[in-house]
Amino acid sequence: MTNPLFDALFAPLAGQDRPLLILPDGESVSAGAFHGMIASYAHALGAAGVTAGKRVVVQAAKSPQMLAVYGAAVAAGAVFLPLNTAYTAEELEYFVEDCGATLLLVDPDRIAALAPLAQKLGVRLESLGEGGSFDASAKDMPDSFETVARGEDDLTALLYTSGTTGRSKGAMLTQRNLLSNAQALVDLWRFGPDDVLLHALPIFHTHGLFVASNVVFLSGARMIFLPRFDIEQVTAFLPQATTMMGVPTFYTRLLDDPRLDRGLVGHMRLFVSGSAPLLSETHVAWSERTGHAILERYGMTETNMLTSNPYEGARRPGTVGMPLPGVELRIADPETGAELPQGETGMIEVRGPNVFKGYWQMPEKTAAEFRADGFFMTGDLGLIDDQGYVNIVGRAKDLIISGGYNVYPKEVELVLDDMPGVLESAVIGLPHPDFGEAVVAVLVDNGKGIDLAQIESTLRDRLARYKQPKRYIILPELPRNTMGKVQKAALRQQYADQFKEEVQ
Ligand code: MCA
Ligand code: AMP
Repeated sequence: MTNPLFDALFAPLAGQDRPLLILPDGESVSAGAFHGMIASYAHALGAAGVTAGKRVVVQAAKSPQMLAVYGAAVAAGAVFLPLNTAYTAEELEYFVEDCGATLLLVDPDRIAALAPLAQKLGVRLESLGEGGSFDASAKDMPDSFETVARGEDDLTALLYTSGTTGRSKGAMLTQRNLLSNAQALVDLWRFGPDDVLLHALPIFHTHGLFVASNVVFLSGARMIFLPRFDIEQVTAFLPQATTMMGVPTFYTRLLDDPRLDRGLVGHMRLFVSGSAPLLSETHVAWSERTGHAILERYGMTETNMLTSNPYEGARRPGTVGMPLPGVELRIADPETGAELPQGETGMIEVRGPNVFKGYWQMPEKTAAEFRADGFFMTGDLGLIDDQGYVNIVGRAKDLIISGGYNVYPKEVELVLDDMPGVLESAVIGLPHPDFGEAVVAVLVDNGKGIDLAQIESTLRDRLARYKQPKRYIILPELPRNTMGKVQKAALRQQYADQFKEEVQ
């Protein structure tokens, strides 16, 4: 049966003895074995009631098993929904309920805690990984599977992204979205069977799952598959790798390590950075230390990758390069949508086979973010310079990017505003040497006294760790403009230096 994404990414792995995933303990998983894992998990999905179009939510540690479940979902025509392992049970509940999941896969040690939630929502709960019930079910299954027929327009994944208002929205990604983007990147970044990608990103987001992994599958390359970014493991494995993809924090952490030198990266041909702005000074320092110009690219969950600096030609610090082949990009007046002349700053808008189908069960929100001619409004502000490179100069959306993770201030403010003693709050991002930006909360006391220890303890249960403020500032009132709008820019300006000194 035809299933274009499966046929391109996973079918060619069948029967190949070559290593596909090199694990930190020296073991590896061959391409053929991985293909077999996908097949047996695809059968196990069927046994768990997951038929075409049903949603499988996975919140589990990064492992070959988790990656194989992604392949299995594609094979079975199901919709894969990976979640950040940092999400609390409260956050998880929202996603499972909103998408109407059939199956929830979690780490074995979380089964007991999540059983009541699964029962309440009527979702089947299984454990994935060493000793997991889902693995046990897959073990008895055949290692070949007849893929379920899918078209390019069929839904493959739902990735939730927060918004400036309200709850998270599920971005519906189709086979075409993922395949067209992987093909463009393999070509542009010259991936091939000789490549060894150092993979230290999480696999619950676009960057680690679709950009890094799909490119490896499609090109016949292999990857060194690390559970997370651990500086010891990364420096140990760099000499065996040819490429690495990372968020800017990977590069600043490596630059802080005295072991980083030309020798360590002697085997590398390409370093890619994305998900957050790479400071020009990081780009320059990296070039001086290693002789490599980091290739910065830009993308979004809703659109996959949009632009890239060139493989050959100048990789310009502080820019995200040119639109990928097949991607139309324009700079438009944020109010009217009229295209602006080259050099002027406006909303970055995009159209192409990479752009998602819409938000899950939110037609109004989808309609609000597309222009009538099909261009998607990214919420990023930018310009195209005289050399044709896209420069991102700001964001029209109130968003903080911390170590490559997005934090929407509104979500944190809603929790803070509910706390006893808090009249109101403003959550801002301040420059941070490790995470790029850090979440900082400004609170106003309602006269009953603010208990920070209690706030911190409540937030631990309600919000993922990376969304929790790294600092609290208490003020008698928030600065507002004449329209009554909180002036976050003024707060950022006022506290940036003080915070910088504190975190140095
Ligand atoms: C961990 N912590 C964080 C973050 N990560 N706090 C803020 N921001 C973060 N990103 C918390 C930990 O819970 C811990 O809390 C403390 O900070 C220190 O943790 P540490 O051990 O230093 O963290 P780590 O485990 O080394 O993780 C840092 C990391 C990681 C390697 C930068 O966050 C990471 O892998 N980020 C990549 C994110 C990513 O893949 N983004 C792609 C999104 P405490 O000790 O206080 O308990 S896809 C996307 O954006 C688009 C499509 C695109 O263009 O790619
Ligand atoms: P996400 O919602 O996690 O997909 O995050 C997408 C957002 O990350 C984009 O809208 C940008 O604001 C930001 N982003 C991604 N790559 C870059 C980059 N290279 N430079 C600046 N911002 C980036």
